[in-house]
Amino acid sequence: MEQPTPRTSAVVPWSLLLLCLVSGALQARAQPNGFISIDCGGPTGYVDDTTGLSYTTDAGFIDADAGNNHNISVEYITPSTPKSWYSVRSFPSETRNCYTLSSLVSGLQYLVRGKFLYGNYDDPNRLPIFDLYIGVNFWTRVNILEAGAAVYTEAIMVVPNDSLQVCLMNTGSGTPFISGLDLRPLKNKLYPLANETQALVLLHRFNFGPTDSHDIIRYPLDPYDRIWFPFVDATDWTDMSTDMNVNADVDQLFQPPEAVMQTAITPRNVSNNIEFSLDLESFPSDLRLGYIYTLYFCELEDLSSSNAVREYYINLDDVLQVESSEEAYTPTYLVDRYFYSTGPFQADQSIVISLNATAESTLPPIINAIELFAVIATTTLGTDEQDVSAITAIKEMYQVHKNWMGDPCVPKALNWDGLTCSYDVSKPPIITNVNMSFNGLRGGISPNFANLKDVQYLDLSNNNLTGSIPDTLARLHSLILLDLSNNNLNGSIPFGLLKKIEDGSLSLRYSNNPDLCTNGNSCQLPERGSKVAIYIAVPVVVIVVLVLASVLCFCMQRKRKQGSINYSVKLTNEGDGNSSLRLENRRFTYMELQMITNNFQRVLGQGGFGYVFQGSLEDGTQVAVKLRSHSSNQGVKQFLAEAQVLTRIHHRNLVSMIGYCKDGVHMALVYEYMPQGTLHEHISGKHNNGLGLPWRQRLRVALESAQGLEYLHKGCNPPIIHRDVKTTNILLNARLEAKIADFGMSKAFNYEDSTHVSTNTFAGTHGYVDPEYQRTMQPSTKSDVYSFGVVLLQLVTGKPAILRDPKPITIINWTRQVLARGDIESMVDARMQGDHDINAVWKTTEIALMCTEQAPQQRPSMIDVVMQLQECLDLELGSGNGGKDPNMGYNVATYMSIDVSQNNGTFEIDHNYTTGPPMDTGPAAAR
Ligand SMILES: *[C@@H]1O[C@H](CO)[C@@H](O)[C@H](O)[C@H]1NC(C)=O
Ligand SMILES: *[C@@H]1O[C@H](CO)[C@@H](O)[C@H](O)[C@H]1NC(C)=O
Ligand SMILES: *[C@@H]1O[C@H](CO)[C@@H](O)[C@H](O)[C@H]1NC(C)=O
Ligand SMILES: *[C@@H]1O[C@H](CO)[C@@H](O)[C@H](O)[C@H]1NC(C)=O
Ligand SMILES: *[C@@H]1O[C@H](CO)[C@@H](O)[C@H](O)[C@H]1NC(C)=O
Ligand SMILES: CC(=O)N[C@H]1CO[C@H](CO)[C@@H](O)[C@@H]1O
Repeated sequence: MEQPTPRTSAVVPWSLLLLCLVSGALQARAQPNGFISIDCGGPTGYVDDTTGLSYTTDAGFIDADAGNNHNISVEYITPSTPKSWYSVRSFPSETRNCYTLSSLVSGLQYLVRGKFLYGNYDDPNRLPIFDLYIGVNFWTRVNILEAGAAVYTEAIMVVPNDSLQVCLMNTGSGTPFISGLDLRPLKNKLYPLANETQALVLLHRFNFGPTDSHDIIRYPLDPYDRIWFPFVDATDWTDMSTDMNVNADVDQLFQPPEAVMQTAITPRNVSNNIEFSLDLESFPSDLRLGYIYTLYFCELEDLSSSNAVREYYINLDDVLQVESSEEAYTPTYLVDRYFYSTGPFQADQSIVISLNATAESTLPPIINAIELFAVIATTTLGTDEQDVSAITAIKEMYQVHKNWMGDPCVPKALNWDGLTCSYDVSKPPIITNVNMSFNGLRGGISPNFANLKDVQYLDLSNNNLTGSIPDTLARLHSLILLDLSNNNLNGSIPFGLLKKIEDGSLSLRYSNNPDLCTNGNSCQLPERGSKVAIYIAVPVVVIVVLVLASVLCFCMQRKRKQGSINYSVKLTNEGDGNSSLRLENRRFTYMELQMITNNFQRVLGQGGFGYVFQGSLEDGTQVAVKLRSHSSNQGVKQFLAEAQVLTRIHHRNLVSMIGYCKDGVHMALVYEYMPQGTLHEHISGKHNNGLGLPWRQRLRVALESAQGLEYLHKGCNPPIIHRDVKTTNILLNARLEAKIADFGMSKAFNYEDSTHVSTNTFAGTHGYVDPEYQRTMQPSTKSDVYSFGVVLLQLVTGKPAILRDPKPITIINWTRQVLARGDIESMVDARMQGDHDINAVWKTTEIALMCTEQAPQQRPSMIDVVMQLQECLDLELGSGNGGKDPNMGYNVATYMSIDVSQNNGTFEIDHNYTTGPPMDTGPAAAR
């Protein structure tokens, strides 16, 4: 093998700015599928003479009030300047301004092209530098070096979603502007290195060999409308061309247009090689993953009948690229071939590509075209997609005029005004706070707020919102604060939200909504006299009493006498037939119950009324079905009483009712299922390997059940007396939270009204009954306090209400005897294994003994009991190392006192919310 003779190379200078002046005409033709061609800042759409492509204005792609439209200065317009360069949209305000291209095919490769011709549109002739982003990922920096330069930027990427945003970012170096924006779908995998995690940013794309420097090749010669800029330099290069067809494989990568492959260059001096020095400056290199190239070759001379050989090495920065068996490369006659980097390579300021003829080669190298790309990462995650579509719909509905453009949460520094997001490295950011107060919002509350699934604080106060509050807002599981104050909302507060307020998870502010039905502002129904009024009035009542016939008749009679109904939040809601009620208090048929319970297969418990069965609703919700046995005559009254109570009261420490059944003779109540069973089972050691509950858990159960009772006594007006407080009526859910159950014996404590619940029925369970009540037959809230004292003693001692020691003795007397011996520890349930703070145990016992005082007036109220139990729990938690348990929300008091009296047929609900910390600590609330 001979040594290659030294040869000088022709060096091609590359300019980063790609100047283009287009001439020539093409006929208008049908718009290819999926092309979007936007003329930014222009007044009307039109068909472009050169390409035949239809250009549209940018109106539908960007907020109408984003930026200003300008025409470039006339001195930059020549007869051959395409119309799409005449105008720009500039963005003097807001750091980020974005175009949204929608209706894309997710997962497909696209070419996105931005066009920029400054043309001194704003007169001071100050050339700006700004950044472009694709969605939340950096695309490139636009550096305008000449007022008359037409700058193209282009990226090839796989679009992850059905829409794509292109954002202009002000970097403090002049006002961003844009002349045009093109989007072209590519055949999938046309560029194998553009995928979901990386995109290709075009640095150079040249077609070698055309003789005319205006001879740009693009659509329709290139069906993908890539722009192949002509490289023309007759001093050093010989242009080669052919009219023959160049064969291309339709399934191949890149698919260069035939017209590009029909021309090539070769050094004018046949002993020279080809060398390109590709400049990489003026691009923030730290953002690149590297570079890739594609070289296109096709032999245009028929060498088959001669001895001529064209054979060359392909070098990248002096590193041989062809690693095949032959190392050297010979282009194929009239067949297009390409050569590309299969992975990104690194480079600093320039890339040198050289094509060196081998020693055997009798002809110099040729090249037909080249593309050079920088590879960028597209791995920055945008905001959660569902949140984006919800907040975007909200933005559109209210025509928000803020910086609401681009991604709502990313980058952090540019998140939308009024939004707060939560960021997690591995997951898309989510929107947690929305503050749209004082935004002049008009119209209804957008249903899309209910799709902001992770929102915790939603502040819509001080706007001009009208209409009713959507009950779908109750879907928002994380919602802590909803501020709707100072609007013009009407209707009532949806049931679902009321429930959240009652269970303490939500603070609602709604003051200064003159037409909203609340307690301070009851809504008057139309005056009586018209039948309509009655029709409206009746359902209100009907549902309240659960369509249980006997009560219904009673109410309807009263109702007709009443001219107007003074009703409020809860009643309105239950009566207006809205769907939340149907869900909350559903009416079941007997057949449905059979299905739900799998034909009453699993018995959970039994009472005087009949059995309780386990069931499962269609959506999988577990329920307990309390079916009244036909034989039990007594049961009807209890059923009615319980149903009535349960429809009126809601508290997180009271078992809630999901629905009921009144189907012929069948009556049933359907409750939430409490998988951990009764407190009795836990105390008697049926769970947890016979160990029962640990002390802390017992204290929590005590506090929670006390809160349930407190609510019955103080939250309801008149107070409701449970009359059968005992460990089997305290149920535990999966999180071991306690809820009071079984309101069959309970009674609204109202001396005047004795029409439908007899005061003369004695109720209660041996061992728990207040001796005073037993004597007078007159129950009071203090009777419940007494029974609760017994429960407390059971929690401490783990003993039944009546012990055999060996003679029967009440737990109260037994405790007093043990304490008289001064032996507290021997009284404590041994199954707690000493894991308790003795002070907390002692204090709890003290409370229990006060509760079980003989004289009712010496017993504390449930309010006192709750307060003192809270102190016990603090003591206990304080004795450990943790201080306050963050999971405990007991200092958040939420009351809703409801007037359930039916005097004069007037339903009055008298509620006042007293809410604790969430109200005041919410960040959105702080202004
Ligand atoms: C061609 O290149 C060779 C080597 O660089 C040089 O010696 C020769 O003079 C060149 N020929 C012409 C005609 O320029
Ligand atoms: C730009 O020029 C066109 C036509 O000459 C005109 O219709 C349009 O209003 C101008 N736009 C601006 C922003 O001045
Ligand atoms: C994209 O290509 C790069 C290699 O260039 C690879 O590392 C990456 O995993 C690819 N991403 C996907 C989503 O295939
Ligand atoms: C290719 O040519 C250049 C200069 O023309 C030279 O520096 C380089 O070493 C050559 N490479 C090979 C592999 O011959
Ligand atoms: C709300 O709208 C009404 C009627 O359009 C208007 O009179 C009132 O000033 C508006 N209030 C606010 C706070 O914008
Ligand atoms: C840029 C963008 O919005 N990307 C989103 C596309 O959709 C996926 C989920 O399908 C999101 O995780 C991305 O953030």
